Amino acid sequence: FHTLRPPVPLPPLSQPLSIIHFALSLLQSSAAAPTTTVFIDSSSGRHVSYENFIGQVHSLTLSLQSLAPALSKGHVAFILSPTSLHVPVLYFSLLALGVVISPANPIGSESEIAHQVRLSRPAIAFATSATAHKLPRDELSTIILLDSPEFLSMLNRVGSSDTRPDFGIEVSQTDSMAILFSSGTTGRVKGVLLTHRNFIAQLAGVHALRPEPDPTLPDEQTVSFFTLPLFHVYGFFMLVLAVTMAETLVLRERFDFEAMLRAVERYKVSYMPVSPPLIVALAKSELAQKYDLSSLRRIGCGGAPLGNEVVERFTEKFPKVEIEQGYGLTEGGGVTRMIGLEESKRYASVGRLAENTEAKIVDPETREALPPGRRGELWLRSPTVMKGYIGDDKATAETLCSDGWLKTGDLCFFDDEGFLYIVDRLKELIKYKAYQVPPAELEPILQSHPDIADAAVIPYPDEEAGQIPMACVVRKPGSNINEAAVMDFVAKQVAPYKKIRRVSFINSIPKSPAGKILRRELISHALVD
Ligand code: AYL
Repeated sequence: FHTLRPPVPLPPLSQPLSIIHFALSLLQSSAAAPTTTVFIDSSSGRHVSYENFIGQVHSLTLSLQSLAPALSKGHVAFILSPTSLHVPVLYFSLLALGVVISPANPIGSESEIAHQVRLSRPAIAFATSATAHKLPRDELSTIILLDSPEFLSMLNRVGSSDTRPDFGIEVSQTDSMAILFSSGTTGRVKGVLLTHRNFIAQLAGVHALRPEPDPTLPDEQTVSFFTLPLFHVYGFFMLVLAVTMAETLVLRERFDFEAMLRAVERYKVSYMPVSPPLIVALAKSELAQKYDLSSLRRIGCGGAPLGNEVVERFTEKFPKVEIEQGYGLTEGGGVTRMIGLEESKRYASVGRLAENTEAKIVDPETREALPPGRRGELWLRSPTVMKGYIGDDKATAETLCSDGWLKTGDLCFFDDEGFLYIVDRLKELIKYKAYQVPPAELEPILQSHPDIADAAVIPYPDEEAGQIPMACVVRKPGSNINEAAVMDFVAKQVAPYKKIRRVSFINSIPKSPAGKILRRELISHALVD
């Protein structure tokens, strides 16, 4: 399947160009006034203008270059921070220098974070005074705290007058840009290596096909509220995109539903990129009625399946708000989306293929490519597809074909008009509130319990979270370990979103002759019980 969107020309590959230089050139062509607000921290009420933001990026870039030992192109920076006004400045500065960013979830457990650090092998880490204790000190020579006076002085080294920084570093588009984390179709978390080109292609696409503003409407500043985590591919991309479009972004360190509603009212938020649980919450909550949310025009939604009933309920309550779904994955970026009102009415689908993207629906058994209407595994080929998993040639070879096709592990079909539908997930991955929960990380923990003979982890449907991780446990003879003890044992060792939230005790774990857990069997049994 070829995209139905017109081809979007990309900058020639031979041209040195970092994502940040590209983003700043898009921003300049938007003719935004330098005094326009780029960020608002809704907890403190602090505003930052485009002019100040670019000034801070410039300062920090200079400061990072003069660190001892100096930070330079090709180094990896590990970042462990909740959302704050400092995170975008840090990303822009590091990337302008050609430093590879590797941001991780700050609520990860120490062992999860140590694993991620081992994967990305950073030269430096950035954390906050609340997260730094989780970093493996012996593997990191330099740690900089984003909430320290030193960091503040690094941000304010030069004045804000220079709005067109030329960082002078030559970054090739094919250079590595980020190491993000995903378990892919199977196994533990891996480091997904993405290039500047991957994100340039994505930015160029969205910009080229941006609907023309309606000339009958007043030219209003788009104000976006960000609930998305900035360490995740979706949040990261939406952040850079919003800046290139000269939007105003309202950020918040800690998610709080009512504080979000208050911010929508106060800052007249018109757009929110979210994942499905937020739409569920808006559709169900009585609280939403207490606030004036009439500024809200569009919601972008991706990261996990969005139920039709949820959209219907939401639309009844907020008839003027368009929901534009998108589908994507860390390994391949944003792959489908909806543009405009007509497409957004097809909410059972996740939209049409993004520009410059090809897809195949492949029969998982025969590997035959299937026509519209037939279900199979979605394979993708596009300039947004990752280079591979860092230091893991085996996993890379299992996911990326030599001719560029990426296997998504999602069971999908296209209709005759090019709309994609996600039917199921073939891969092991569980998504709790759109966060990745790899069963292969929880199973060894369960199996290490002295009362547990064997265990497997599967997804169980849940209205609010989409899915919850469920453990199927075989007790050791004579043991009478209960559900609470199993859940507690795991909860102590993992990030909160990875907790086991349901347990079933069974006599044996079904396995293939090669010893692979037959998850489909467990899932169908769990649903019957
Ligand atoms: P990862 N509907 C159903 N399932 C989805 C959807 C959707 N709209 N979006 C993502 N998924 C599932 O790596 C699917 O199983 O990235 C997919 O393989 O955390 C998996 O989630 C990938 O999970 C964007 C918009 C990136 C979205 C994204 C992807 C975020 C999730 C860039 O611009």
